[in-house]
Amino acid sequence: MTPPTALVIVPTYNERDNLPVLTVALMRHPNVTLLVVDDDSPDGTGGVADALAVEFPGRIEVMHRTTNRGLGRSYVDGIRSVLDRPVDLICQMDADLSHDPRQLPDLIAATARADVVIGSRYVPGGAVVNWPRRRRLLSRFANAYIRTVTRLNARDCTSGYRCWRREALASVPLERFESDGYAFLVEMLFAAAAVPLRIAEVPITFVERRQGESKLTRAVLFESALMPWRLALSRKTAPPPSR
Ligand SMILES: Nc1nc2c(ncn2[C@@H]2O[C@H](COP(=O)(O)OP(=O)(O)OP(=O)(O)O)[C@@H](O)[C@H]2O)c(=O)[nH]1
Ligand SMILES: [Mg+2]
Repeated sequence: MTPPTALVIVPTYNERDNLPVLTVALMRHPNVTLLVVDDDSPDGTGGVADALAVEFPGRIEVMHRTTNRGLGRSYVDGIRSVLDRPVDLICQMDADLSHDPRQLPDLIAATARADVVIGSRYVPGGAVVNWPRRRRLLSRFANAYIRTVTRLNARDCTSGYRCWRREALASVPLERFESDGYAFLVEMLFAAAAVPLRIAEVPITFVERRQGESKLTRAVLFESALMPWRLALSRKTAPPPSR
């Protein structure tokens, strides 16, 4: 059987130093291509991405966004632009080296039995490195809260390391998404469960960023606190998703 082909979407905002390291590691996987979705990063990440596209011809694309900055919007635009590509899988990954490209084959392999695979910190074998206790507790609490309110089964609903079968991702109604930040990742998983898609998790070791700045703002946290309730309530009122 031929190995599946995967297109990895990486949203970037001020990741000039991290993106080249990530890219070189990803390009070691022969069946992987990359789409960088840059939000006009002030540090020039967009230009760095363009140079990488020249260095790896035919394997890297760059989408330059200039309006409506946001992680969720970047993913929606990026996913829309590649849904009809001749690839088996579409993956999501952070640029800050928190998600180890060497673990991508584990996620890819698990799509043999699932429609979406989450790289999970909170299944046996998963780990978080270099997070202060406060951040660790926040993430644990957030996941317990999300699971309780939304009744999602996944242990790590906020992980941004994911791999989707392309046709499965195409069945998720992206146009309905409203949120950004972590809440976007939860919204997407909720929509996947509603289709319903088969969701699996494989353990990853998440490493906190060493370079660049965090974008975890109060607004992102506030949105994340409300989103699970919005989703839980929408279950009662929303029509079933079209397939
Ligand atoms: N295109 C785009 N990418 C973004 C935006 N905000 C964050 N990102 C990217 O999304 C990924 C995750 O963002 P992070 O800042 O690492 O968020 P985080 O992991 O919650 O926080 P830290 O790792 O603690 O900084 C990274 O690749 C960021 O560069 C945005 O507004 N637009
Ligand atoms: Mg990060």
